[in-house]
Amino acid sequence: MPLFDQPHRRYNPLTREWVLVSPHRAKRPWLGAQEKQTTAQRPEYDPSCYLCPRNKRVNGIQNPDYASVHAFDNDFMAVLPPDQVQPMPADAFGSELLQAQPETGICRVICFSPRHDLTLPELGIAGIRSVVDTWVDQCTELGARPDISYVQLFENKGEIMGCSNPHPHGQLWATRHVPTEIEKETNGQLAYSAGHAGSSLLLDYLAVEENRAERVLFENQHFAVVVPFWAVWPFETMIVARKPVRRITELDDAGRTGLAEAMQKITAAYDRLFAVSFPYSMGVHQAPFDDLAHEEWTMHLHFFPPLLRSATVKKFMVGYEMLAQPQRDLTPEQAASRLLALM
Ligand code: H2U
Ligand code: ZN
Repeated sequence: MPLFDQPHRRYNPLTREWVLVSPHRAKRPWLGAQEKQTTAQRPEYDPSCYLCPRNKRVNGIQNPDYASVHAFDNDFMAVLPPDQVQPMPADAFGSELLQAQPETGICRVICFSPRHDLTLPELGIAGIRSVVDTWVDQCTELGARPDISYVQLFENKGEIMGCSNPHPHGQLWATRHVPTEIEKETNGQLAYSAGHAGSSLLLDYLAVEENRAERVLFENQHFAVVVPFWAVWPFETMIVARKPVRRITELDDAGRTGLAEAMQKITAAYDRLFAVSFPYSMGVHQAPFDDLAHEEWTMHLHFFPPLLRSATVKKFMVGYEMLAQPQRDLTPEQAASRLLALM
């Protein structure tokens, strides 16, 4: 059996976790669930959509007649501002095994466009650039606040991902504490930098990938799109800065356009893969907005799409994945070659 056709596990140096790869299983028959596919044409404006311009939201607030990107405070925030949250004594639950802390911050919804019927790739590079500009503005504002140490930008796309509304939109959740995934990636990058004279894990990783060209899907001067060697989801990708950029707020004019172009390329290729508006969870990972320099950090985006072999068959992260470790059948190289043909 060729080396990579046999079961093996791969290491993710960012999170310091392993993924099990079982290439020989890819051909097994599928008699399981098929997702419903929604192909209904959407109108440019939907009077019943709570994100369309001029419409009323659930709580009665009216959206402005916005013409480009529009951000507003989420009406159902997962965290609340500090002045609405009471302090909590460290031993509130009477045991060191029952730890809790108050969490504070703010959640916002970001409408990517006034057009109800468009998705990110359909906004084109200029439209996505406006989204990137809003992301930068939001992070500049919120990152400067002393009560916020991290700003998570993300998009949940598609019913299959639990997205409640097809109107193109993302969210941001900004919190006092650094969330778990960011803490893991900070530690992974710190450990690598410490062992490699201060080098960046992801810049070094890109250099390795660029030499092999097997998993690199697209590059411009500022960003590269790559199927990570350690990818977990069938068609998972990353967009990685090719220069030292710790936070999205450091991107200059050309860098922001470079990011928009990379986002347009990969999302458009995704849509071509199964001839369906491709569902995913995606988001920006960047250095915390705390008081540290975070030289170890390189900003990047993750795309985690659930689809496996068609518009209606998704990968389930259950059983062994929930109890032991993530596992994949299709190899990252097979996924990369299929996506590469569609770029
Ligand atoms: P999804 O991206 O998961 O579909 O969520 C949309 C967000 O929009 C969700 O967080 C918010 C929900 O709280 N929302 C409002 O802020 N106002 C509304 O009137 C409806 C939904
Ligand atoms: Zn709408």
